[in-house]
Amino acid sequence: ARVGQVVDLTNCDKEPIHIPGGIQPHGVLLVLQEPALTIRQVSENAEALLGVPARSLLGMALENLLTESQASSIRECLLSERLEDNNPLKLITRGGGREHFFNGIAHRHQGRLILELEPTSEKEALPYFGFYHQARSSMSRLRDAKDLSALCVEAVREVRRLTGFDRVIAYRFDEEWNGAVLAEDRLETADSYLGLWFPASDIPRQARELYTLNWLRIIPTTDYVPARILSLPEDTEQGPLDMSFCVLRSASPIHLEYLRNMGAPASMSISLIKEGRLWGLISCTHVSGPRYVPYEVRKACEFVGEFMSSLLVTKEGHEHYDQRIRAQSIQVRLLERMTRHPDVAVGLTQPPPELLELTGATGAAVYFNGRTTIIGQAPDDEQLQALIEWLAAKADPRELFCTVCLSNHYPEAAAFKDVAAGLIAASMSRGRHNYVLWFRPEVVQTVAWGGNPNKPVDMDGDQPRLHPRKSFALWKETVRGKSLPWKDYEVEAARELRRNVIDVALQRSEELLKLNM
Ligand code: BLA
Repeated sequence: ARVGQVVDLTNCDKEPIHIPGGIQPHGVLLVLQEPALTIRQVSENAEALLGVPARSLLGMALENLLTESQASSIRECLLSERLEDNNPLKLITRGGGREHFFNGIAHRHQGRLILELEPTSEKEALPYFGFYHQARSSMSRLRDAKDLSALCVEAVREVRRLTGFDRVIAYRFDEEWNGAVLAEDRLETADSYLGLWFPASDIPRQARELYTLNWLRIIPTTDYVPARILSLPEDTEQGPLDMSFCVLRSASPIHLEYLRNMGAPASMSISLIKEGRLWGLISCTHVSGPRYVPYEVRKACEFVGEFMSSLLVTKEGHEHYDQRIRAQSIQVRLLERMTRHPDVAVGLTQPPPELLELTGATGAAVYFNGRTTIIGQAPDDEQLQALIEWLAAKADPRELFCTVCLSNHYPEAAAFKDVAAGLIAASMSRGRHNYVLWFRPEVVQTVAWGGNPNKPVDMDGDQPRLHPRKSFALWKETVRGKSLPWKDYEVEAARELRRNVIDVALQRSEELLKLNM
């Protein structure tokens, strides 16, 4: 299928994905009117799965489809206040001269009762106790994970074990909704995405909003023709059916194109939500063909997602524990060297790597008493001199000056963004301009991009086709001139170093004073 006329790469966050007008055809969707349970709307693929033409179902009571033994119990479930507690309804329908077995998944939304039918065979259902034991063991493994990365590793293993998807990743959004792959469990022959970054545009705003409302979505095959929804005339007037909570909702054609181009004929994802905000996704892709996951197994996956979500606050608290401990030991060594060495700048920079490691910088400059010592990647002497003069004039010497986009404050910095788009500047004294500066390059230089950078944009005739490479071009625009963010503990380490340098200098001047008395 060709990408739609209206939606393109620049406006895809406008696509109304909650009202696609059709479903994925591996199931049937019915909209029922209470209390008679009259069929008001039905997906056009009904005949293939129910053996009854869709048109003839409109206006009919659901009961007429069911076996007699079932009709009243199903009726009771569907009319109950908390109908979702009864999902999945084990439905047997009659049509075309035989019986059909379904999982019925019912919910109410905007005053409509929606019943979705997914074909089953009895063997698919996990026995209740099987599910219970599995859930217990998943829970304890997730709960015992020592930190965030261990939690992610356990979660992707668990979801892969449950579903058999070829590749399962844990994906976390940053402040600007770019995403990084933190953990992965995959078939050896599937491409690895571990450690890669993907731009915010890959999962646009309205999709993220929808994924904050429901836990799971599945595309068993990207190769399908959506089944449109047929309605009785009055229902047509009410506007398109809102499918925000439908499991069969047809996926965005632009996303289907994306999946096809990344070589993934099936996909499923589970929301990870921390304090009401979409924190990330467990994203599953299948490379070896279509993949359907039965209702009960999806529920178990939702459970993993919900339980993991509830653990994020505590596990994330431990996340930088090791780095913090390491920063402290570097701090101690730097302090010791400064105290021993008559020249503070030498103490800080020899040997060089520790000052960089302290804040995770790629370059630093130590400017003391008119002399500059440079380590790693830094602007040239002239650029540094001008930057220091600008800092001395503009920045409050009692505070750190900290930015991921120096050129926003100091336009001349655009010239050296490939070494110093991000800056932490710590003034080491009030009167004279003594500084320690830490640098980070523009993010485009440092981030490992998902997708093969050497593979050109795919062309379909003269039409460029949606491909991870293509969205990279969009993404580059949004991060131009910016470095990766400075983490709290990195900024704190710079602040502590500043205190230590000032203390050492103070001690020295006191000692000098004593000598002169
Ligand atoms: C949805 N994009 C998604 C989803 C994922 C991704 C996981 C959720 C739907 C699903 O479960 O399949 C992205 N999938 C990824 C990424 C990896 C992966 C990053 O496996 C990495 C390993 N997508 C684009 C561009 C647009 C776009 C440029 O790349 C728009 C111009 C749109 N993505 C898009 C839309 C959806 C989406 C509209 C919502 C699909 C839906 O729920 O209908």
